[in-house]
Amino acid sequence: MKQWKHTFKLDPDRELSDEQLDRLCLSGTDGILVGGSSGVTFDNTVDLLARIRRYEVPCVLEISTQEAIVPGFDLFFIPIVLNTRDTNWIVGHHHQALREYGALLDWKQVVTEGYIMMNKESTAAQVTQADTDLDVKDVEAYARMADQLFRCPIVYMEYSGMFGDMRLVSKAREVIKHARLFYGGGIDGPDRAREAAKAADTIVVGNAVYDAFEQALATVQAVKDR
Ligand code: 1GP
Repeated sequence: MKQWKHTFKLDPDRELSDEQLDRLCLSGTDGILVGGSSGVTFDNTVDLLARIRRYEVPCVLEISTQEAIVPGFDLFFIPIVLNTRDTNWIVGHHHQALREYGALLDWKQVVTEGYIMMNKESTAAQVTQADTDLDVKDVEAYARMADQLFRCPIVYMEYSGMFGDMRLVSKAREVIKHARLFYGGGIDGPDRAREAAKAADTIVVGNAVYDAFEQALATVQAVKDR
């Protein structure tokens, strides 16, 4: 994860053919992230994990709901939404999950992500009631909060569904000392992949996998060639 430049985020609630999954897993991406903002269940997560496990590519579960915590992934990413108005997304859901699974967890596999929701139209921002009206100082403050105060290994700038402001993303990276800066949102092909990879450490390609498959696949090489 510390070296990842590129990852695909696959949604257990959306369809992919075996051939498409084969090409994604063999694409040279650094890892597959499994997660989604709605419709994620234990069953569809297990199904997708079993299909990805035929390949050697690292496979990570981004936990968004307690019902879909499935063992067997290489790592578990736990989001903390820094700009939410609802503390459930900072500690509430985490508290409930740890009541159930706290004693069973292998903490070496757990990675905390400090999320900054940037697109108010996205399902993720709406579900988490995020305050997305942020200027550059707000973004820098959240980036420092995730990196220095909470010591999250990942700071995640989430524009899900739209291509973001790369100037803001670069500003966040400038203040981060330890964490890896993940960027996700609107990367629909190699050009935007290259642009985002200049601003962030790791780029996440989600929707394009389902909406523009060949273009999504081409983002891997675009990032690796840099
Ligand atoms: C979503 O950040 C990811 O959580 C990727 O965003 O779906 O817009 O590519 P897109």
